[in-house]
Amino acid sequence: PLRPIRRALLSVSDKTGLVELARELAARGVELVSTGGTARALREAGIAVRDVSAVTGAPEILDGRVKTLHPGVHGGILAKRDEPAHMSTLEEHGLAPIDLVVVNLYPFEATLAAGADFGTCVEQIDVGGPAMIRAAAKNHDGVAVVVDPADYKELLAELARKGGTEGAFRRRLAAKAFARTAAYDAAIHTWLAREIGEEFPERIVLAGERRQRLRYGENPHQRAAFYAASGARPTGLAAATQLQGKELSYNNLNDTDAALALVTEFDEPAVAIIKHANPCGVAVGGSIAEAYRKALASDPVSAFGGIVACNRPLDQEAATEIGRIFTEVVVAPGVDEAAKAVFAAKPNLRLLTLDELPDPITMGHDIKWLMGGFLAQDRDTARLQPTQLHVATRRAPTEEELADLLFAWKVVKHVKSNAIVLARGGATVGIGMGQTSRVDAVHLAAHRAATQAGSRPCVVASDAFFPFPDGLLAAIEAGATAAIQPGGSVRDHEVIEAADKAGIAMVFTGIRHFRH
Ligand code: 93A
Repeated sequence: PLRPIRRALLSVSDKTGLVELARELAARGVELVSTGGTARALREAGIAVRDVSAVTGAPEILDGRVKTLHPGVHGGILAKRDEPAHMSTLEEHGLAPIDLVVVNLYPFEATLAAGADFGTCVEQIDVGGPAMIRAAAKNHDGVAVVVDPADYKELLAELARKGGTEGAFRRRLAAKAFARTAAYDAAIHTWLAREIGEEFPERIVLAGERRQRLRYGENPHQRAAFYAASGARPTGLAAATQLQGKELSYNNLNDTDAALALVTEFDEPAVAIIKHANPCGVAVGGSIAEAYRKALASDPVSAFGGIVACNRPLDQEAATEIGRIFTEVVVAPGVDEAAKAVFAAKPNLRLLTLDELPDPITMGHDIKWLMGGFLAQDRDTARLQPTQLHVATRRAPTEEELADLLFAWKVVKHVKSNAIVLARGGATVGIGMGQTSRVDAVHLAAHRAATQAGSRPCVVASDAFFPFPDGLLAAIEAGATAAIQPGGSVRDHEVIEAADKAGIAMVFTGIRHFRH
């Protein structure tokens, strides 16, 4: 039913839009009731407001820990409007119904993200706010609840149009309200679980805020949306700004994320070109433009319509190089004015900038949904220290080979298994990905390398050990003079023997980089 608003309780930490909302409500004859800081803000703006303590007859106590936790508030919110017994109970106790609850919570998440100490975080756990939100949301048949300043406008529009709130509108607000209290508690839980050293707690609650409705998912018949992780400081794509181009699609976001993760591996200027979440060309260079040229040469056919990530701001030269072929998305930590002007001539290209590259180390769990559940694991943030390398062959890699081996190892970590990377001069020359056999992955990489002049000699990286010599032999055939792989196969000796026989150098990392 349409319900008029006669009395509203406003209690907000984020005072954005508060005065405007209150003024409109007051103009509609709504009686305003508020907690300390909110009431002060309203009075300063010249808006008449009653203190909650005047309504409850109880003062705010315990430094504000108890301000609204009182039957005078909760009775007014929870009474069923169409239940005469409830309404007469209110009257009996001298209580008045509250028709609108506008609450946003103590900024627990922001306090945590700002690096506050334990005690400060504890104080920012709101108790009275969620209680009112949940009470109002439960009794949405009679009460409207607003938890987000972004919704004030819609509330006022509803009032202007209808003179009250409609049931469907209140139900929508209630659903949002429970999402807010659930996310709030999830953030508290995640923090506390981590504080007590439980990285994989008995229960895990995921919370996210919709950033974008997507036109569709991986395929046009799948519906989809992009969510930013709640609670954490926005990072990665959740912190990206789109400067131009069409709306990002599901696949764009997924590929761009993979591209960004890859370029964070490198200290020197690096470019990754991604297709279907796999790199088809990666390179480092003296500049982004140079790295891009090298990356593109790795597989110019696949790169068409690809996603390009860079780990340095884009300048005019880089933008010009990237603009030579059709590219879906370009992402970089900054774009200068000259580069923007170059891209402006390509209105379909989606250009994204970040204030800073994401730091995968800080990014918490990697989660994968199964039918009926999900897997949670640490992200693969393992970084190889050159001192960890074990030379397994008679010949050790030359300096040049070693540089390429370390480069290829960083890339192979971001290629779907079974993964093989052939590299030369700080650039991939052939990538084999997603094969069910490691030898096939080598053949695929070798096939790609064979299409370019100057791909030999090269080095090979394998994301997991070679179970037999055949994969390594195929790589040697493709021009590999050095190999990097985890080692650890029961047949390592056979693989080492094959390497020695061919005179190549092979190093073991002791780290595996499966990625599925
Ligand atoms: O400390 S509380 O958990 N206890 C309460 O009774 C209570 N009532 C409202 N926090 C409480 N609030 C919160 O105070 C609201 O959720 C809101 O975030 C904040 C508004 O306080 P003020 O009006 O003093 O700025």
